[in-house]
Amino acid sequence: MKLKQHFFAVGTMRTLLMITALTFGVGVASSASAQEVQITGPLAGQPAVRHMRVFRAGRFNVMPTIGYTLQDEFARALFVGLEANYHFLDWLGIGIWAAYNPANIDTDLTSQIGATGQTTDRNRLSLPQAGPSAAHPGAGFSHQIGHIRWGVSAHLMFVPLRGKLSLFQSIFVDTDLYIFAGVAVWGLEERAYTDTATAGCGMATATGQSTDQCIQSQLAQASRVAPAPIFGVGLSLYANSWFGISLEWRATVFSWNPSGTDESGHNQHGQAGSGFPDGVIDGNDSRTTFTHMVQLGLIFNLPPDQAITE
Ligand SMILES: [Ca+2]
Repeated sequence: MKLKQHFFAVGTMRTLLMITALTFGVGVASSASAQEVQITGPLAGQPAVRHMRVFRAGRFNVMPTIGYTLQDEFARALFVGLEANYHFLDWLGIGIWAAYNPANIDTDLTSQIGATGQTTDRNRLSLPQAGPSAAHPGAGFSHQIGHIRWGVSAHLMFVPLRGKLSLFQSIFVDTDLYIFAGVAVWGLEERAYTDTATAGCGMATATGQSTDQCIQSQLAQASRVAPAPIFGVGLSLYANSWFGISLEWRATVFSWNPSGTDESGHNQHGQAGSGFPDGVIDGNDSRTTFTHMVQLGLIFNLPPDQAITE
């Protein structure tokens, strides 16, 4: 009996000691870890990344570019260009871009209008001749549509994300994601000013065709410069300290007459750009379009050597 009591007492003591030790130990551990994070932890006061390769801060990048507009109604633009950026910080820079479109690339819609379009007395000014004819092989709808011939822009660039991409966990490339916004001027070519009377588009010839004069008005183009906002987003992939590629999407919004047709005139209040076709092709026939493009660039960073953070 006495023995049993002794064992009971020892067991109780052990249990109490364990509970005390656990409580005390956990208490000590939790207060210590909280202090380590705040004051003495290994990451306290350290930079987010060590030995980071600096691709942008204090450097220029020069990029030959090639771009292609998307979802155009009547003609696509193929932009061959050059872009240059300078970065004050790794995440902030300024830049300029200039590009020229050497090609007139008709969309399928333009080809279809050329093949199946009908010219009547009602639309003779808008479509003097649909496609090439024996008398006028060099005329047709594809000659009256508008083209973006060149563009120049200045932008502010932000680089909110950077890091590494891995391909099948075997190829790693340094990368960054950038967004930019700025102002552009576009060199536009549109059907030149004309009207039904001066173009002689009021009546057909004896064979039911448009007059030579009317068809000449289809071929006359005028150039002008349109200012517009420009913005976009891109991804840079760096092969080494001085070379990489960029994949970019950029967009702009401006008003023009891409079809070269008589779309509208003044309404009954004299407001331009509304109302019915007025027998005149001019700025009132312009409408606002969203033009966007994809662009591939070759990145050359200067100076070629890059800084590496501590
Ligand atoms: Ca008009």
